[in-house]
Formats: sequence, C-alpha cells, structure tokens
Amino acid sequence: MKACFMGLGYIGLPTAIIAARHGVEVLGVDINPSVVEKTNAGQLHIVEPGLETMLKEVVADGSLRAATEPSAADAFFMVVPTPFKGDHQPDVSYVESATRMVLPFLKKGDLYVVESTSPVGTTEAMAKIIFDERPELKGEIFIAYCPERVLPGNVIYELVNNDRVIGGLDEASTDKAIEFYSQFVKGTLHRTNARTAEMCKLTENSSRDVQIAFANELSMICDAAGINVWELISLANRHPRVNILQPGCGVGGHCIAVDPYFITADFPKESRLIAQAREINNFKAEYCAEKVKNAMLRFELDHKRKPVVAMMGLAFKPNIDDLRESPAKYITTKVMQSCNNAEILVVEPNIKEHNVFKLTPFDEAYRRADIVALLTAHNEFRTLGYRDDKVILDFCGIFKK
Ligand code: SAJ
Repeated sequence: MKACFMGLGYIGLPTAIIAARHGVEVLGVDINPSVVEKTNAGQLHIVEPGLETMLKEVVADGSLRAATEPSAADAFFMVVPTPFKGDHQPDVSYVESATRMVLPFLKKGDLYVVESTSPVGTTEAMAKIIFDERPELKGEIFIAYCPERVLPGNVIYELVNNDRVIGGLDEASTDKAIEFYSQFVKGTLHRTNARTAEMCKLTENSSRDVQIAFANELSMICDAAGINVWELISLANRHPRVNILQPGCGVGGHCIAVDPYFITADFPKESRLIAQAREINNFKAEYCAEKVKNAMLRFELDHKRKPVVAMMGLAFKPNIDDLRESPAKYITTKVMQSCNNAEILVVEPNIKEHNVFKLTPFDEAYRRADIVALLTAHNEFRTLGYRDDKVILDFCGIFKK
C-alpha cells in the first residue's frame, strides 16, 4: 500500500518513518525544500532520540521518499501545523492547502485522514472542500480524523504503544482508518465520529492546562501566605483521590499553550474555566518576571550596587532544547528589557549557541550570580547545592524552597 504524508514535522516525519518500517510505501511531502533534501539524505531535521537511525534505514531500502509535491497513493495524511492567528483564532489554512494539494490525486477507495490538532468541524469542512471540487468522489472515498498523542522525546515508543482515537465521517471510514493504523499501532484504536475525535484531542491538552493552572494558582496563593507550595502539594497528594501537578513559571510548547484556544474561540460562553486556566498560566510568567525585577530592586537598595542575575533555563520544559512558546524565554526577555544595566547571565544547557541570547555555562552563572531565577527544571540544575548567600527564586521546584 502507498501512503502520502503531508508535512514532515515533529509528528509527520516520525509517523511516516514508522509506517515505512511496517511495509507501507511512503511518500513524505513538505513545502520546505531543505526538509525534503535532508530527509532524502537520511538526515533528521528535528531532535528526536533514536529516530535518525530508523530514517536512514527506510531511505536506504526505498520505503520512504520525500518530495515537495504529492503524487498518487492509497492513503493521504494531513500532518501540518494549526497555529492561531489574531486574537487566538485557530488557523486551519495549512490543513486546507495540504488538502487542496492532494485533491487531484484522490481516487475511488482512497483514505484521507486529518491528524493535525484542529477545531471541531475541520474534518467535515475538508470533506466539503474535497466534494465541492471532486463531486464524483462522494461516497467513494473514506474520510477520518485521527489525532496524535505522542510526547516529544519519547515519540518512537508512544507512536506505537499509545492508544489512539479514530473518528470517521461514517462507519466505513472509521473501519478503513483503523485498518491503516493497526499496521503499526500496538495500543488500542478507539472508534468514534470525527467531531468527537477532534474534541478529544483538544480536551486532553485542555485538561492538562487546567490542572497545571490549579498548581500555578496554588503557588501564588502560597507565596502570599508564606507556605511552601512544594511541601503543600506533596502533602495534599497523600489523599487517595487528590493528584495535583507541579507549578512552574508558566505553560509553554506548541500544544498545551495553544490547543485550549481552539475550544475557547468557538465556544466562548461555555468554556469559562478553560479560558481562565489559559489566563492563569500566562499570568504566571508575568508574575515570575515581576518577582525577579522586584528582587533586583531590593538587592540594589540593600547592597548599593546592581546585582548579577542568572536566568536558569530557556526551554519550555525540562531536558529539551525546544523554545517554542517558552515562558522561561519570555521571562528572560522581560527581565533583560528592564534590567537597567545589571548583568544578566542567560543559561540553557541544552543549546550550544543562540542568535539572541549570549549563553553562560550553568555552574559559572550560579557561582557568579547574586540572584538566581530557576525557570526550567533541567537535570543539570539539580546537581547544584542550595546557597543561603544568594537570592534564589525557585519557580520550578529544583530546591523545593
Ligand atoms: N508543566 C507544568 N507542570 C506540570 C507539567 C507540565 O508546569 O506538572 C508545563 C511544562 O513545563 C511545559 C508545559 O506544561 O511548559 C507542557 O508540557 P507537557 O510535558 O505537559 O506537554 P507537551 O506540550 O510536551 O505535550 C503535550 C502532551 N499532552 C498531554 O500530556 C495531555 C502530549 O501527549 C501531546 O501529544 C502533545 O501535548 C501534543 O502534541 O498535543
């Protein structure tokens, strides 16, 4: 069977590689020629442990090939970004343009799947585009929505082992999509309709966002009340039905900080909690920036000199090099903008060089700084000993102080 994956990013490329390893003849399509060139050369353009070896194998045995244009296949997968535009309105234009690219190649019996995180109704909207242009295909092709659930950094395992939700526009489409995914997914494939599957993806990430917002709100309450939030959460979690997540300096990444807006944009009156959670998590980053700035003013008043400040971590979560939507990066930028000539040392152990920030090794920054803002809980920072002679702002629970 031939499959065509539209989009060779963080999800499209790994899925294409895994499918190719399971006997599918795969064409990977990306509008970026350098991604296509690299992929055909067996070089991975994303960071994902273990994946490059697999890419080399499937390119070498001819089961995966990349191109900038699609061609005839038995199954087509839309795995392109869905960012937001304007005031957090979902932008499905990439899904639409990928759909228009495959339109001329669709034929009787083909499977068309949207994997991109999408607002409710997107699969139906794409079906309308397809049938408006190709009315003869009505009832002749299979259309489904099947979101991914993988955690970057653990993609190879999760792509194969996680359960998946598959929602067709009709029962036959769900069957056909399940038949495809069962070639390489060991997890259970749960059947539903397309709208429920779309909402399910948004629900999963919104659920996590709401839970993190609860932890972040607690951290601000505890700060005002003089209570150690880390101890508090660990004690509360001893209750058999309580499981509070960890506070941090905000929520980042391209999923959890984005997907809830796909619900709030379409259902503003009904999604007050989800919207509020987004606000709380965004506010937490502002709050942390203010904390650092206030500590700097206090230091200057007390010591009659400007402090040296270490901003520890730029990535959006521990032990990765991904800075997308990162609250740590946002806080660092805010502090630098108002630093009033104080020396700011920026630390990100997972990145060698950055085009905006001059990076300092983590141990050197920790040694030299008067004020240390711990923004991302990287493993390296856990090797540092707590120092009473510094002002330590432990936003991510390294020392749990
Ligand atoms: N975070 C906290 N406290 C916590 C846990 C996380 O502040 O207790 C923060 C992290 O620091 C980070 C943000 O939340 O800034 C998001 O990190 P994450 O590890 O929770 O999630 P992502 O964005 O890397 O991946 C999520 C996953 N979704 C869920 O766990 C419900 C993943 O399974 C999805 O496939 C992915 O989004 C996606 O692509 O949608």
